[in-house]
Amino acid sequence: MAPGPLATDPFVRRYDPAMAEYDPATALIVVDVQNDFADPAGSLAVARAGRILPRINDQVAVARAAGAVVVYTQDWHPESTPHFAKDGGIWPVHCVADTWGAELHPDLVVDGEVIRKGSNGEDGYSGFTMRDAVTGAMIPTPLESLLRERDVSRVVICGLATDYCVNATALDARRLGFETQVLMNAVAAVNLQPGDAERALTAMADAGAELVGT
Ligand code: VGL
Ligand code: ZN
Repeated sequence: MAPGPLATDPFVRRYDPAMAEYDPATALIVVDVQNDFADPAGSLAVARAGRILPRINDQVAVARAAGAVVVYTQDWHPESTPHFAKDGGIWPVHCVADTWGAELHPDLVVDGEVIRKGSNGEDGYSGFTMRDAVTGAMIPTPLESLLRERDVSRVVICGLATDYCVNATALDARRLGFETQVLMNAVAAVNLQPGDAERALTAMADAGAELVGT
């Protein structure tokens, strides 16, 4: 079907069925929209990341206007970590602290708090928890306390990547008792193994997260 006039009207976006509803008890969590994932020149570039960026910015604007909390996470690694293939892990080197690849993408509207996962060399995918590289213990990031301080009971999640950090953040949000929505038109997957994205969607839905826009 050819796009009708509605499709080109910028105000129609407001009625996008995949647009979440926001209020002050809701937090929009924008996961890892960083150069290494979101820029085609990034070391772990996610296909379609460029397509979801404007949708994420739309969500940020609507969330802000409704008085919701907006937070951004950043994958933040030391130069050597068991996360990287060169050190025994599975990933190319990416999001090394204080490098271009770790910076939030320049096209992302940043209007809220930024949480760096692993500022002290910890690893992990979730915005809520990370693993101490030495002891292996799971330790919290500041995200949960930030949300509790602001009386947030519901989180809306978008960003990168569906099958890793979005998935881990959504599962932790459910475990911590937050009502959780994941925006299907504002996430994209790495798909290191075929089927990773589908498995992540099933895991999130099984944990009680609502997949908005499916
Ligand atoms: C991520 C792979 C490695 C993510 C982070 O942000 O989803 N994926 N590190
Ligand atoms: Zn990483």
